[in-house]
Amino acid sequence: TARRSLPQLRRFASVTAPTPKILVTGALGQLGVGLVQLLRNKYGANNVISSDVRKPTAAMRSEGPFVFGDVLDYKQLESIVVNNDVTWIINLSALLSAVGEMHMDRALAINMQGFQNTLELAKRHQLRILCPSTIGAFGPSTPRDNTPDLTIMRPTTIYGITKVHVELMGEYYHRRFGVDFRSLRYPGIISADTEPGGGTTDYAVQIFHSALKDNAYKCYLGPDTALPMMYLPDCLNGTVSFLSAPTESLTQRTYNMAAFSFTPKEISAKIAERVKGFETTYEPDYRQAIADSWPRSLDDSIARKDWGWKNEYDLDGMVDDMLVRLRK
Ligand code: AKB
Repeated sequence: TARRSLPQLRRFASVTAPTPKILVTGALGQLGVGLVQLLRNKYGANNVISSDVRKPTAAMRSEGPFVFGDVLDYKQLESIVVNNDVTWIINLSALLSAVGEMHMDRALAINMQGFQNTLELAKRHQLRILCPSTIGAFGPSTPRDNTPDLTIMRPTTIYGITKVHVELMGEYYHRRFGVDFRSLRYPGIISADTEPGGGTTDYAVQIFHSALKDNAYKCYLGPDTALPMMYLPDCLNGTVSFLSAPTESLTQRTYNMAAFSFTPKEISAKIAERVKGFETTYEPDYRQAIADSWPRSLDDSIARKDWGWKNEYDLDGMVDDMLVRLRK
């Protein structure tokens, strides 16, 4: 039979698929807050359970179900899954690249054992599971420009090593046990309303806050360090679209996902065009070596072809929108 087109597959899937019941772990982080909102708009507030080891604000609590959820505690997570008839799990609990180097043991525990717990739950209770990967899963021996999906992966940070584990174990459970594992290699994510939590790309968010507050920024990466980046709304829309893509449309389980790349010098210039007198100085620290081991740009053409990934925001669009939001 002829292969169905993506819109045909999507129409078919949306008519036949039951509404999922989704558990999001690490839901109070940079991506979780917005992702939960988007999923609730699509599937209904009560069908998305937000969880974290921290307390949510009163406003978040009023928007839908929130429970304490610790990825290191298998039994506790399992009780949430069983008691609520959860069908999809999204594991956003992780220590990022910079903070991971400072707390190696915690990064290993949360990123690896925590993921392993959610993967085992997915196997035992037939859950669809999404756990992000990252450009940090690549390393210094990876081709750095237009990096393809399938290439050398020898990361040198604990974060990267644990994310290669996520990709390989997820794909293993998919092949061996039929687990519907999905992963996206996120670039640096730029967001206005939530803070990034200890990554190497965090400068790209801090620079906006400093520009508006101090009209100056001291950057911990050198001026010419190019990295792949993306605006949060694109990241979230893309993630929901990937998560709900019909299984038959996926030719692989882990995809590169990108929007644009820039250097600290380039983003500073874009901000200076809009914030008079803004200046950046440079004082590279240990994060420079991490950034130097990552790709400068990604080839995400397979994601665009398989499940229709498309970014709305280019660099200028992102800078304009960030400044509008942060000035409010
Ligand atoms: C980090 O910098 O560690 C993260 C990432 C690119 O995964 N933002």
